[in-house]
Amino acid sequence: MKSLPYHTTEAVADALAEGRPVVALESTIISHGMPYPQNLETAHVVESVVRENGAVPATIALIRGQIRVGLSENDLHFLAGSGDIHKASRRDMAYVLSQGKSAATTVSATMICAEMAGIKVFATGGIGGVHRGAAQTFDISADLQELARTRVAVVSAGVKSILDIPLTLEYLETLGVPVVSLGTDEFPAFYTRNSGVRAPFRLDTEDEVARMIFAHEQLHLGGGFLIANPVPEQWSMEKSTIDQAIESALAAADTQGISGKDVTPFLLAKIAGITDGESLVSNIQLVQNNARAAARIAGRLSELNAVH
Ligand code: PSU
Ligand code: MN
Repeated sequence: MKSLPYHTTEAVADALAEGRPVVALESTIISHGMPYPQNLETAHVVESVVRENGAVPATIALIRGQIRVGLSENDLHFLAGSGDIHKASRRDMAYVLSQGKSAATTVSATMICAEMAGIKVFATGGIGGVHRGAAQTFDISADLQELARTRVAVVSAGVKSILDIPLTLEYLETLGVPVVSLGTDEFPAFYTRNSGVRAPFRLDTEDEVARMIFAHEQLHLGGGFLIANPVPEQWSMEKSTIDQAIESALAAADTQGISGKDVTPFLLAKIAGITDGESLVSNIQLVQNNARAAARIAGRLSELNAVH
């Protein structure tokens, strides 16, 4: 079998070879989750936050038919500014690679590439989930199935209430995915710390999370792991503000007949517009907060792997 078109930067390859902590980062948030230039600034800042917390960042994307684990400055600019980048989940990868195209990777595709590279921890903003009204639309993000099958721990700020949070948790329970909230009893709702829904498990430190991931690996259960890290208090939005914005955004998506993979980017942009950028600020801050937690978890995990 011919080898895959695959490229890793030296910094990432060296860290992995030496068992040093690496944190995977996704690129859909850059190309489809935030406007330019905040998307590019955030991509840079998030990489720095990972470094400041002792790990090597590996932002992942598909560039001109090649899987890239660790991106160059050029790659980041291209993803942030060119406007014509595909959004790739598991089902899109073979198309994009075989056609020599470029795509930002969602949580599902990023997990696949991270596992391929041997990266165990991944920081994102929010994962996809079961959409409200999924009983009619069947709109359930491929991210959830990916968490069931791919061995990567994902740090997210919970899921947005554009989704059905209780159904998302039910789905993850069915799939056997461990879900842990960090430092809170609730499963956070992305823009807000509270969702009114209890998380299956609460752990209070990154060290405890790393130990649980390590136990999950020792059990050879396969599949991923979800860490829900609430947005810091000062960046958490007012519940009524965000709820209203979400309701209007959902109504607009319905009127305009938005479907499939366009739904999430459409809603994110709409919510940022309605809240006059407040949701974007909160989004940028929570991604950094997740990068910090992920780097610390990855650090503890590599220590545990070194001594066992
Ligand atoms: N949530 C965000 N920003 C994002 C996404 C989700 O706040 O950029 C992206 C992630 O890449 C996630 C994807 O994996 O949207 C889910 O898309 P869908 O709902 O189409 O499965
Ligand atoms: Mn969908």
